Amino acid sequence: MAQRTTLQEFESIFPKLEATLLAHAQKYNLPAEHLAWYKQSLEINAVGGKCNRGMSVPDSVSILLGRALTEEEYFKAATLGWMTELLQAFFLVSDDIMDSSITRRGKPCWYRHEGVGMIAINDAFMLESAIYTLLKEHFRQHPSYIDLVELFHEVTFQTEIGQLADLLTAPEDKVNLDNFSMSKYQFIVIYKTAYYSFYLPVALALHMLELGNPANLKTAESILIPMGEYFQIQDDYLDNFGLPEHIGKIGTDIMDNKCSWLVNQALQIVTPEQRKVLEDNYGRKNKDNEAAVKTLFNELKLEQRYLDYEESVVTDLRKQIAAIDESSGLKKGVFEAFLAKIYKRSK
Ligand code: GPP
Ligand code: MG
Ligand code: MG
Ligand code: MG
Repeated sequence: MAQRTTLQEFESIFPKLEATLLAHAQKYNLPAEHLAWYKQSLEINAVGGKCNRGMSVPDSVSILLGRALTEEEYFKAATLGWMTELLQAFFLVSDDIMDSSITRRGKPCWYRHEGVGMIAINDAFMLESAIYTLLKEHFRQHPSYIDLVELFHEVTFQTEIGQLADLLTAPEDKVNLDNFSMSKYQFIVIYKTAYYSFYLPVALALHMLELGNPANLKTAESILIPMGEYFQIQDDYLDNFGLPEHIGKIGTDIMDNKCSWLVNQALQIVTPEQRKVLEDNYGRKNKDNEAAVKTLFNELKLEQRYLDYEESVVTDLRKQIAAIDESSGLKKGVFEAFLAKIYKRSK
């Protein structure tokens, strides 16, 4: 089995892509001080994460080929990987404004940097544009170029409808617990997270190798979407039970009135008195109200409930992976590698 890529190896590709992006902006005579702003936004927002999504592209390509990649193949696959990181950067810069978040990756959110503020909205758009600049530069001649372009467009739209549902299910001014349900939850997380975080990197790897036929894409989707749902449930769990120093962000789901996995689980098991505690404290922008909800989550033993869920979902995913037919070019290892990266994650 070929070696998995390292963060260091993956990050070593970025300067070359950044140079392409800056050269592209320079063609439009973007003044030097504005170019420096774009450079800063790229470096702060696209670099510095775990790069799980991005690194999954070269890893998947290597597993699909069953060997280590040549330098040229690695560069191509890592370039597609960096596009998923640019898409993620575009989403996170925007999401942090919408969620009124404080920190990201252990530093202030981009919109909270000195002198940035709402310019962050335009920076987010430019992070998205960077994807298509790189695609054109490096994949214009690839037989699957239009599939790659359409894949990014479709996954972006899927994420946007998920984000829309996330926001509309969490109105700031009126808390109504009847609004939440596990079926609404599933819609939100499948669209806002699973497609771009799980399906996208593997679909990119399949297209790079011209294995992106409808049957392979469908099989990949049928496993990666439930896996992505599990990943967002972890994110919701960590929002409350994770350590901010460790996860690099401060949880906001309770104060933001989010239709999170934890509140949905709580609603299934609360007594009428406990439900009253939720009614009176959930979704309020106040530390004391938030603390009351956190205490209730502990009383309801939601941490243990999450750990039980995790074991059962991982058992199911492993069964589904074991049943994959590899004759069409798909490889179980692609999915096993992805699952291994997230199982029992604590950040
Ligand atoms: C994660 O939700 C979802 C996204 C980052 C997608 C945002 C989509 C847009 C179209 C902007 P989250 O708010 O739980 O993430 P986090 O906990 O990292 O803030
Ligand atoms: Mg958020
Ligand atoms: Mg959000
Ligand atoms: Mg979250």
